[in-house]
Amino acid sequence: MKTALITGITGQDGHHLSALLLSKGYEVHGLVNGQRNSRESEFRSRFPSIKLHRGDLADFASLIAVIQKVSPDEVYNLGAISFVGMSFEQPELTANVTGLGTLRLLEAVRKHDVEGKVRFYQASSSEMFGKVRETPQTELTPFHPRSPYGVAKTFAHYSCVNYREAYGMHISCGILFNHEGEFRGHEFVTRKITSNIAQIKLGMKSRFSLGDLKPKRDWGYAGDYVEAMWLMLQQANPDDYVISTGETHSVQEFVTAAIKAADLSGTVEDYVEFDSQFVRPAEVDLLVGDNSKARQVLGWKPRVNFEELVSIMVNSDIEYYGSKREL
Ligand code: F7E
Repeated sequence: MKTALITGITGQDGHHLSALLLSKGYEVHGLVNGQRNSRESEFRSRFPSIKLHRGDLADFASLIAVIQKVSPDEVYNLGAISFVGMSFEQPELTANVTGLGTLRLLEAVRKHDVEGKVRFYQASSSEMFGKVRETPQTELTPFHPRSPYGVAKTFAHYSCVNYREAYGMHISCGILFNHEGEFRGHEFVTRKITSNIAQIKLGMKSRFSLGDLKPKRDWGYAGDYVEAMWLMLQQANPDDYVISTGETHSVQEFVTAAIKAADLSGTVEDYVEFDSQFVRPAEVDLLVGDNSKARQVLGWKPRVNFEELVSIMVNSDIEYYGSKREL
């Protein structure tokens, strides 16, 4: 039986990846930063067999301790300050957790894994492309991050490449484009839209606020994307892969699709008002990924398309808010 350690296990991808690894017979362990983690009790009741360990990417001693205790075959580094908007307000914290945290974890694995057997997955991000140099973006597109989050992820990404080249470690980076679903946090635009549209459908509210509706994103389903993470660690050789759908849609198009999925009448203007507090100091205007390498080498492809993704999220939120309304 293989043993996996997941940082950021209580987040969206942690939920999907935990379910996938358990279905494959793994013993799964997770790192949680204790006191501040509001999602821990929900996670524990959903996955009672998973062992959670106290620790923090900002605390090197706790990383050494958990790696020694668990002695994992595979490490999935999903932990991060992952909300781009917040990274502008707390850039140093973001650099420490998202950037340096990855370096600490790499170093903890390197110190422990003298035989070089551990396989390491790094959650790299399409935010590293930022002000894009070419479209669509590939593994070879230069990075130009536009947020403290993007800068921190770029540092983490190159730290992984450096440890792979310098020490021959089995480290793969998934350059994941936006991926969403029923476990997505409410601070991200897709969940904000689907939860508000669900409440409008149920007559609980009539309007909500968003920032810039023009940015375009390549939105896929998180359940599909965690399969790519696992596939990367099953390859003989480590490498970097773009994981995306190859389709791009604006925030405005996402709202339109959500209105349709909820079977509401009217247009975006009928439900959405503009609020400048959600506009970022620097924006990423357009992301769309070329996933050819992942298709060819990993045999991976996305299963859920844009309309299906929006439907999954809207229906899940209608069910959630419907049951809350009945209480
Ligand atoms: O914003 C615009 C916002 O916060 C998407 C993270 O998972 O994907 C995610 O980063 C777009 C941006 O995601 C609102 O300005 C308009 O252009 O959902 P988001 P993100 O910034 O693309 C990458 C790949 C990651 O790695 C990140 O960890 O939507 N937008 N109005 C808004 N965004 C939010 N959150 N709220 C608004 O009201």
